[in-house]
Amino acid sequence: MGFRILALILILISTTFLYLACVESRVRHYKFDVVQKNITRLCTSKSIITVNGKFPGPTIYAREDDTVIVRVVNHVKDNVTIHWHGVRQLRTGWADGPGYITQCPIQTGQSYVYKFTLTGQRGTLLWHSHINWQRATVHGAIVILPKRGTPYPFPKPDKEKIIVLGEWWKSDVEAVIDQAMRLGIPPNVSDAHTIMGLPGPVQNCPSQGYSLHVENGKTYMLRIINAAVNEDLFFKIAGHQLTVVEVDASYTKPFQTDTIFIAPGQTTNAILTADQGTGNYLIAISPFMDTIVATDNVTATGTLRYNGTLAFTATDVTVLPPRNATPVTTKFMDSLRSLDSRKYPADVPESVDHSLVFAIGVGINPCATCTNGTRVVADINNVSFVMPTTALLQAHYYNISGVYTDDFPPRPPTPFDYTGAAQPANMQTKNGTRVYRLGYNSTVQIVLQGTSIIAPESHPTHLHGFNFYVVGKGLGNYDPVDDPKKFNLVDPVERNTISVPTGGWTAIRFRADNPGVWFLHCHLEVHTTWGLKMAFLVENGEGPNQSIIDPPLDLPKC
Ligand SMILES: *[C@@H]1O[C@H](CO)[C@@H](O)[C@H](O)[C@H]1NC(C)=O
Ligand SMILES: *[C@@H]1O[C@H](CO)[C@@H](O)[C@H](O)[C@H]1NC(C)=O
Ligand SMILES: *[C@@H]1O[C@H](CO)[C@@H](O)[C@H](O)[C@H]1NC(C)=O
Ligand SMILES: *[C@@H]1O[C@H](CO)[C@@H](O)[C@H](O)[C@H]1NC(C)=O
Ligand SMILES: *[C@@H]1O[C@H](CO)[C@@H](O)[C@H](O)[C@H]1NC(C)=O
Ligand SMILES: *[C@@H]1O[C@H](CO)[C@@H](O)[C@H](O)[C@H]1NC(C)=O
Ligand SMILES: *[C@@H]1O[C@H](CO)[C@@H](O)[C@H](O)[C@H]1NC(C)=O
Ligand SMILES: *[C@@H]1O[C@H](CO)[C@@H](O)[C@H](O)[C@H]1NC(C)=O
Ligand SMILES: *[C@@H]1O[C@H](CO)[C@@H](O)[C@H](O)[C@H]1NC(C)=O
Ligand SMILES: *[C@@H]1O[C@H](CO)[C@@H](O)[C@H](O)[C@H]1NC(C)=O
Ligand SMILES: *[C@@H]1O[C@H](CO)[C@@H](O)[C@H](O)[C@H]1NC(C)=O
Ligand SMILES: [Cu+2]
Repeated sequence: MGFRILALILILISTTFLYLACVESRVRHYKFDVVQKNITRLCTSKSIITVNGKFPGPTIYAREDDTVIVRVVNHVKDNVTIHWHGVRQLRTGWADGPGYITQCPIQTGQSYVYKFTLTGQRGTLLWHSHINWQRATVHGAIVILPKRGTPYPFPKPDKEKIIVLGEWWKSDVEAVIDQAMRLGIPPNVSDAHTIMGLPGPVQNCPSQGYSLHVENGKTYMLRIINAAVNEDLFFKIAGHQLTVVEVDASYTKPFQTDTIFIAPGQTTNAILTADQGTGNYLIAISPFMDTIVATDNVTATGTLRYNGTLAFTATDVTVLPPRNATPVTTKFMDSLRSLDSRKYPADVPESVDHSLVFAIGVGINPCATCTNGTRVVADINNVSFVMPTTALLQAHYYNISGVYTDDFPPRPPTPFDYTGAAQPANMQTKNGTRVYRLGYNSTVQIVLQGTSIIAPESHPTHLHGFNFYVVGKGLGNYDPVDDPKKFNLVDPVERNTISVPTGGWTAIRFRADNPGVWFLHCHLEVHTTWGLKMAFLVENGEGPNQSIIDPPLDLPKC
């Protein structure tokens, strides 16, 4: 009798534990060893910085509301930081990762434990180094599954595949940007694009490309990530349609397309139905650029291979849109809408406390030691952001003065015809380490207005700490009277990185409900380096739940 009761109690306890294990959020531990690794691409061996010797790096798997703990150990000569791109980091800015914005770098031989919770987030994101150009090789996927027992808001795919896109230089990437900065000219474009780290066969180097094995009749959710350094990309699979269901870890209304347009820092989940029976089909990526700026034009290729098909490599790259296919990008961006279901509503701020206009683009400053006596720079509202030597978040938290000023201009100081054909007589910018201060829970609208200085260009703008709603966009100069009438405040797409149309503008809205210091920058690394960046300082609200947590004890020092 006693034995039976004991057994019953044991069963009860163990089922309770099982139940809790299934329902409760979990803690996921990872170890990132940052190490040099020799790898061969384009038929040449090169030593690159990697996480755990992998390129692309390891995938972080978790579920919505899980806590992720990543211990990063720096075994290389360079300074390291890791950014969890698109993770909200509610009150945990110390774990966001941009060097000298939220933390000092992890120096050689040091380690730092990133700890954050994936509150209310599910989908595909990416992690990447956030110092210098290190993210060229230090990046990987973050897969956040829905809470256990919560289905996707679309038919469950049979399988899921991660597809990380990147760029490869034969030279050391830091040497590429250092040379450009020394000479004041644009950096060399990359030598190849990569799909899961592989360029596929290119001229004079018949190397193997990425292979996606499928079975006829099955469905696959592709978690596509653009981890490239400087290039917007087209992604295409010959002979197949894709159904987009999510971008930047936010569900969208599903739509079909034969081409994905994806900017650096963006992610897209798309369903592929393997409905062609048999054969090999080309998977290809190529750059988008609808202005005079140089790009790496080498198409990376892989193969979609139905099982039971003899292996051969598909090579017909004619299926890709041309480099300047603006209409393809416009159609893709116009098709994106928030799912806006009862479970996943679009919570668009209806009123705006801070109405900001950010003119974003490049400029030219004098530079006696540069090739041309000038240096190409980039700016927001005429401020080229200069990196501090103390992290902004530390300066804010510890009240250290002299690191930044909080007078970032809310609109261009001198309005001009931003997208006009005529170049302004004075293309110079000023230096500054300025932040824009926001009260806790205030609402913000930013009109990102591209400029045509030197050449108009599409800037994929990324905001840390928040998702935003893309309420409007247009070509030419933003009209503050007429354009807001056309805003979509019902089901605009929600994301963390948005491509501003070349020679146009995009309006975004968000609620500043996350205290801390949050970076906003162009995700073309060349433009970030040149100064197209700034930060928001969001004040604490009332009480501990609306305040930034205390810094972890192992926070790196400068
Ligand atoms: C990489 O290769 C170089 C020479 O090509 C060699 O000196 C070095 O030890 C290798 N490094 C690693 C980490 O294998
Ligand atoms: C950049 O390209 C130029 C011209 O091809 C070449 O001379 C130079 O060495 C390259 N720079 C780097 C850092 O690879
Ligand atoms: C890439 O293609 C564009 C347009 O076709 C061309 O202007 C540019 O020179 C090419 N870039 C390189 C590096 O070949
Ligand atoms: C395709 O894959 C399935 C599952 O792995 C296997 O059962 C089947 O035999 C394969 N078909 C061919 C033709 O290889
Ligand atoms: C040199 O500067 C002039 C004037 O600013 C500009 O027109 C030209 O394109 C520059 N050349 C290079 C190679 O940057
Ligand atoms: C602006 O800052 C850069 C460093 O980011 C520096 O090289 C340059 O000399 C500064 N220019 C002025 C005018 O202070
Ligand atoms: C910074 O200043 C604020 C307001 O003056 C104060 O509440 C806070 O305690 C100070 N923080 C530190 C770490 O000194
Ligand atoms: C930007 O700042 C520079 C340096 O102060 C100034 O010469 C220039 O007129 C400003 N341009 C604009 C558009 O505000
Ligand atoms: C933020 O403001 C909104 C709208 O006024 C309100 O509904 C919400 O409760 C506020 N959130 C916090 C945490 O204060
Ligand atoms: C703060 O948040 C925690 C967890 O969500 C909650 O249990 C607690 O009641 C909140 N405290 C206050 C003062 O709102
Ligand atoms: C690494 O970071 C520290 C702290 O900011 C800095 O003093 C040092 O110069 C950096 N090292 C390199 C190689 O950039
Ligand atoms: Cu840019």
